[in-house]
Amino acid sequence: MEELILELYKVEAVKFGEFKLKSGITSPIYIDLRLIVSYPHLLKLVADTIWQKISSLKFELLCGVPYTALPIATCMSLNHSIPMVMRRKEVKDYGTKKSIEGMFTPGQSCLVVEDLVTSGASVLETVEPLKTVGLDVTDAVVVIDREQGGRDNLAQNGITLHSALKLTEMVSVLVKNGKLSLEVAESVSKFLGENQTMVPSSVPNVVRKRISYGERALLAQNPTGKRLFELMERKKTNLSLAADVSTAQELLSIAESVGPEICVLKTHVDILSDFTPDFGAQLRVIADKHDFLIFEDRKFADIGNTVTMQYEGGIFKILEWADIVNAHIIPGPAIVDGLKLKGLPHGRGLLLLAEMSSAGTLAKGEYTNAAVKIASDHKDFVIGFISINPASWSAVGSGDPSLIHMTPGVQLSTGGDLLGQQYNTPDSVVSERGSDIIIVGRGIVKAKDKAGVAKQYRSAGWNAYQKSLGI
Ligand code: 5BU
Repeated sequence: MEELILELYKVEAVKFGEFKLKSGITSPIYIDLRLIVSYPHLLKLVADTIWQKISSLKFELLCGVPYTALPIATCMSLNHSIPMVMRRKEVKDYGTKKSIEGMFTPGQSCLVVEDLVTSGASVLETVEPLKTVGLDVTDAVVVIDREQGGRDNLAQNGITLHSALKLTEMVSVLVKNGKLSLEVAESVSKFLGENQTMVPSSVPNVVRKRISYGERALLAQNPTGKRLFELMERKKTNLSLAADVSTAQELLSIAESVGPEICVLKTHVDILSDFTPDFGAQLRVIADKHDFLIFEDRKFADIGNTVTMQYEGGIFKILEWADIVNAHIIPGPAIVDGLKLKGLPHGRGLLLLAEMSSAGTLAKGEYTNAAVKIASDHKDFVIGFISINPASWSAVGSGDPSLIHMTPGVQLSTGGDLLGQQYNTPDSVVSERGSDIIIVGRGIVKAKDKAGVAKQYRSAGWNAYQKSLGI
């Protein structure tokens, strides 16, 4: 390590003096590792030193942060026969439009390699597109950690930072070897103390790029989640109808007329006054005819054992006819295990209530983060979330493209009802708030021409989706 520090100093990859940074701040130290490509022995030494720091980790791919770390990652790849992927800095708007080049399969683990970390923002800019294509990224390795907050910022975003060298270590080795005065060393340490960076945890959302429903179908692990993405892509609709009417007869008639416009029909089976045991089978026929899924908005909220009975039994026998159900996470993850026990053998999917549309909802902050964690631990059964503003979520993994977001509280103009419902527009829900599916109830159900109004919602939702893809 001492050898590496002295070599970097010798080639002036690390310099001391007064340097004006992009931000306008004057720094007593300047590091530029771009020039190590001119010294093959040094490049090799750098690659070997950082390898020692991560040799015990398990990963299948390497990805260097462009550009300085690309040759370093290449050396590691050649020395240890580990395939690389490459992140494009500029995504081409012609040809393949890929942001990640190279061969990989979703679920593979990938180590990020970087030359220098200050705030961690540039590492996150590479982590996000890797995650977007389904790679598992939990660790990054860097030649020099400037110790200005990058390690904590990355940890907050679920990335463990490994470093070959820390800036303060470098300074003390240089002092010991008579290359640097104590005075300069002190000014560096003062500078570091006064210039800690903070990366807001929303950074991944800012750099997150939407990918199409069709591509996300390939990432979804649950068969119903996969079918839903495929259906949306095929039918070109992200509209869900909340068919909140008081009789089964009326519901079936609306399903018949609005069915061609929607991807999901949402029910509250316990509000139907004329429910009969063949209701589910009748609705299924219409769902198959018009190509939509059925979502019973049951909002399970009990212990694992009880929800298995509520899901399968009683008069409603929801398990028999609903492709999707949802659950509160208030009882903890065992509610998911209970529902999964019954639902998964039928290929069913579950949505977790991460947020609600009603005024004063308690489902926010840490509660929402807990929903993200439970979902990512159960991706074989959980297909996504009921959410209101997923683009603002701070939890690690909140931008997981294999999970879907469905948002209630949607009308063509904002406002609310007298009982706490709050409405956002389709455009705001999909293109600004980062959701995938708009759930519309009274906006359609109370209209005279239900199919005609549903068409309007459908095109508003789809246009917002295309806008968010940059089309
Ligand atoms: P509306 O008529 O568009 O307000 O109906 C909204 C539907 O979505 C209705 O069935 C609610 O039960 C459902 N809903 C909701 O409004 N807000 C929520 O947070 C959740 C469900 Br979860």
